[in-house]
Amino acid sequence: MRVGITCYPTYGGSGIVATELGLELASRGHEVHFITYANPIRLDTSVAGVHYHEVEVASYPLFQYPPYTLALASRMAEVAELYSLDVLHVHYAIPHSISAYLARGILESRGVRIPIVTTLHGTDITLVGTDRSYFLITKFAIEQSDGITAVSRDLAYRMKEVFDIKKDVQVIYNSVNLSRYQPVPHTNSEPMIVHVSNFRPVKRVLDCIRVLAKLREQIPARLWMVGDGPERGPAERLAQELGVTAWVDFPGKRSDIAQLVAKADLLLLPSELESFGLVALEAMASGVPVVATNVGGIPEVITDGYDGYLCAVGDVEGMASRAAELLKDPERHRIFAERGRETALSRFSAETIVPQYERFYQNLIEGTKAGLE
Ligand code: GMT
Repeated sequence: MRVGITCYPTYGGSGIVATELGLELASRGHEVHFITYANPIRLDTSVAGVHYHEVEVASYPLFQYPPYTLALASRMAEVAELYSLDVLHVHYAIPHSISAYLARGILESRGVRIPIVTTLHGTDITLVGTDRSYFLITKFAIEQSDGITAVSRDLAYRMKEVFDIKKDVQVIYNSVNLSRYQPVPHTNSEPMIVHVSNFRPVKRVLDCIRVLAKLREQIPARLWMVGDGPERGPAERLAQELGVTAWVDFPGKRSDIAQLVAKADLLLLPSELESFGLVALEAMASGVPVVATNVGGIPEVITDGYDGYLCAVGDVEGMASRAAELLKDPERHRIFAERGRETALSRFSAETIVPQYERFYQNLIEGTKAGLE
């Protein structure tokens, strides 16, 4: 198949998922064309079968806001026609699904018909989509897609609820790169906890600091707060107020996340809402147990008390005591670490997930062809 992929190329889980999917599809002999404004961070364009097409957004004095959505639509149509794409797969509804919808219209006007697939990742529905300025366009974008996938059952349910959409949504979980995310033998002189996020309010990063402060009443733990975003300043101030600054590092945005996560003893994910929690899965694949909140799609990834722990949102006491249980008991830690890796291997490997996308594309392509006959 010849697949066009559009995603946010810089930071964020949706771009990582799209990039890994493209690379896996190429390794299975498909031709993959990334159409984005920058080279996705994890994309190696020297890989056979992978192509990258930059979207240039011309700027004119009249444009207070350069219309990326339109430039993207135009480039999608151009690439689809030039390389005879079979399917266009966009990750994150806004604005990518709208660009794909326009590209499909342009192609139709030129006698070419290809299906478009939208994969919903989470905040495109729960935050952006529910914002009044984007509600109607998000609903329209989803309804106009030929195929819709969601990264968890919870997200599929929310999408139907919020937008009152009757169309089928296929749940296809995210996969993890099991060779990049591997357990690494390590010993930390003090237990090391890691949190990785974009420091948006939905991540509740302040709870990480509160959990560390509670935990340090029992054990000499340290915390790495990896990433950056609007809640970083408040988190630094809270660390000072709670007297834990000496034990919290803020290394900022890092490209060596896999290495950092693998060196930790525990990952903390106290989010308000999380459609999937890719970073939790990456930690599990690395043999690092996770303490997270019992929200969104997280319980579809982590089984509470089996390969990680789930607590209520804002339950700082609970998260600290679960973290302590794992960090004070090496045997329990080992068992959870092994089970986490096993969960990643058995349910979220590329071998399990990518064929689900292949089948999904194939059915849509055949349906589109049949519709033309
Ligand atoms: O909010 C983020 O963390 C960024 C966002 C994204 O699109 O990169 O993450 C969402 O998609 C990820 C990949 O599918 C999921 O693992 C995250 O759970 C989801 N974030 C939220 O739902 C808050």
